[in-house]
Amino acid sequence: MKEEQRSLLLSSSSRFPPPQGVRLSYGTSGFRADAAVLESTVYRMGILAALRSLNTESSVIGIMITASHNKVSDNGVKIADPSGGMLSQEWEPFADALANAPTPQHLLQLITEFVEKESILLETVRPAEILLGRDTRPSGESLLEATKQGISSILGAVTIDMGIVTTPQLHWMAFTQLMLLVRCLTDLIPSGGRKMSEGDEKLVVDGANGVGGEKLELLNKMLDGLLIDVRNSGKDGGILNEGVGADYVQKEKLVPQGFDSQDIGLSCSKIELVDGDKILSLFAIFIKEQLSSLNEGGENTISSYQAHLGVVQTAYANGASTDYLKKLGLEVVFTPTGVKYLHEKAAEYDVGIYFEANGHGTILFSESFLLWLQGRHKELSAVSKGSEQEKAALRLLAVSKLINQAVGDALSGLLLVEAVLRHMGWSIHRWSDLYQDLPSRQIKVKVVDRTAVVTANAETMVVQPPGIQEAINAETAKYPQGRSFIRPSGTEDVIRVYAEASTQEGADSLANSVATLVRQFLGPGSS
Ligand code: 16G
Repeated sequence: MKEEQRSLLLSSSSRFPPPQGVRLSYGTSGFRADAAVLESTVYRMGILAALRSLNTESSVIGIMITASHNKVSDNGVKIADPSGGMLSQEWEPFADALANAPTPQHLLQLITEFVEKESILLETVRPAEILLGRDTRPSGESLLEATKQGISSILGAVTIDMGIVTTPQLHWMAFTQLMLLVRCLTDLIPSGGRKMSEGDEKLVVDGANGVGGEKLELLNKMLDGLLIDVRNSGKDGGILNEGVGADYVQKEKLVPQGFDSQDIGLSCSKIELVDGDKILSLFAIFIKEQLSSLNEGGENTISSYQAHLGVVQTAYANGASTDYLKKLGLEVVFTPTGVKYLHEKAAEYDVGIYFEANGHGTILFSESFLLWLQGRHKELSAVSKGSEQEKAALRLLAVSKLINQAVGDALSGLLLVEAVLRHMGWSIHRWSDLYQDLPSRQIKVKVVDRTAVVTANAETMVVQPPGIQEAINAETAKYPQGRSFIRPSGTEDVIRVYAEASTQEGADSLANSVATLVRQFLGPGSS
């Protein structure tokens, strides 16, 4: 390493000392903590991103300053690889070590060793390039500045500041392209009277007082036949994720602020949640239908490709959804919580659909399948243009472009849901009635040390501390259709408890008993 580079790193890092007595760890999707302790971390992730760029032939790396669904006083940093997916898991230990290096000298030593080990060329002709974005959190501005300082402490590195964006947008979004694709899917709706009912053209969206609402207002102006009414857009002083947002609605089962009884149906006393599992089911039905249309009556060689379709869920998937998907004849597999695990698994299929119950998810198409599909479409449009088969090929191609294959993206997911509902001629109620969720309950328990819980089998069983799994099994067995599991959160300092049973009372009581077990086995926390 050149002396100029060494002294630049030493001098700039001395301006961002790490917080005392805090151990930072790279969690489910990057670092997340109280914004007050994050300056040195984002500064150091700026350095890491620049090195990652150099390590990938100066490809563009994305950094997003956000703590997603966490409370407004938290913040965090996520890194996007050139593929658009998350930072390669192989780099996570380096990220951890960098964030926790106690002094500038330690930091420099870590970087020097890593650069050598990975053979990263610091003095290349093409500089590192980083796209930088943030959400609307007030702490974002100064953390963005600190990140920039980190990036520019690698000589020559260039920052492109995107300002306020949504995370997936950082890598993907081109609204006009999305609009064209929605129109393409709408044009391909089967004829024959599948009509939408009145009222289905209006979509009320909770912007969670965050960055998405603003972007949706933009979309609204470009969409035909769908009226988007954005609530909690953040303009009227509401606080990010406080009493609003997907996480609040899904975990607390409460209506977000700013919604009245008209929005959720006058007769509803409790909310009917159409969650990630239902989105997964809707997409799976649609994709399966298109794949079978494609294969109908195709006798020539190129059409004989049997696409391998798989769906990926986590332990949080409602048991009723898994049963439903299996009854449809689909291959269902499970991974631990966290997009990175589901994404990796889904990429093993020709078409892999993954969704967490909380709504994170997308559809992945393998390159070889897409190549075949393009060829098949060409073939079909020559011999049977306008046939159901040709349309099925076109629909699949449109879906592969509309859905964000880099990472789950609520906006492109929302557009695909709308397009598929129109295709089916389904109202939201018809969709919601695909199956009835089993009642469930989630609780979080503060403990002294959440890392004391170690899980296996996609988080469905606990291997540490010994004995707790047997105790959970004994509780669960008391409830008809009972299922329960615990896992340490990757984004908060808590143990999460999940329970489901045939009745809401049963699910609540099972969750409470398991939470009690957690306290007994792990000792009380601060609250
Ligand atoms: C993050 C993850 C999400 C996961 C959640 C679990 C990404 C983009 N997001 O939000 O996939 O469901 O964490 O949080 O990876 P928990 O570990 O606190 O339960």
